[in-house]
Amino acid sequence: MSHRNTDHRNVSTFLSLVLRHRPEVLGVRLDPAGWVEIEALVAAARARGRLLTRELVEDVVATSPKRRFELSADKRRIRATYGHSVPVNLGLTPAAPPDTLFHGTVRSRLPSILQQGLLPQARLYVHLSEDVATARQVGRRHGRDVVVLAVDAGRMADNGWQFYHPAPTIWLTNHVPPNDLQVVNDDEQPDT
Ligand code: HQG
Repeated sequence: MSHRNTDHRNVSTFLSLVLRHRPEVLGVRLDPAGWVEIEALVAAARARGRLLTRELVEDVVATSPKRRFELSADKRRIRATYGHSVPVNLGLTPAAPPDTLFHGTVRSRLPSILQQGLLPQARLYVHLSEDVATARQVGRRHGRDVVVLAVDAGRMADNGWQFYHPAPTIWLTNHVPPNDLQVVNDDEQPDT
């Protein structure tokens, strides 16, 4: 991997930490909708010895494959598009989901999930994917024994549950009841 890609990945990971979970590591404050001034972010990072520039931040926003971040219309502010654990109100507009969405997790969590449904855990929302392959990748972040669940999003929507679509591959909802979940790959071998 080139230096440029490594730099971008490090900056992206760092921005995710600050903008989703721990703005206090930079001593910055997110506004109620999750925004922070890029200038303040860059200055705070540099004051702590991190060689961040506005150009690098803008480049990471523009090239993020999952569109993890967005800029305000005037390009002065940045926020994470999803994934937050800090309480922000993103002001998302509900969107009609596809009939089926997917969620990748690890087998050890299955008994609890099948009993309680999918819960947001530390984040503000449950995160869902549009296809099995993406869900498997998400599950792999938690371990090797990945299980993919199909979510009957169409039925949930019919029952009044709201969905949000803040980034191209990401769907959010507050909770998925056990009855709207089905294991799709329980008989497959785990990835090696
Ligand atoms: C599990 C990445 C037990 C859930 C991805 C998951 C995603 C339960 C874990 C985004 C449960 C939470 C978020 C229950 C849910 N009992 N376990 N009742 N309900 N869980 O990391 O969805 O690359 O907070 O299955 O693409 O894995 O960072 O959520 O395993 O969109 O941009 O609790 O992060 O995006 O884990 O991932 P996480 P997630 P980025």
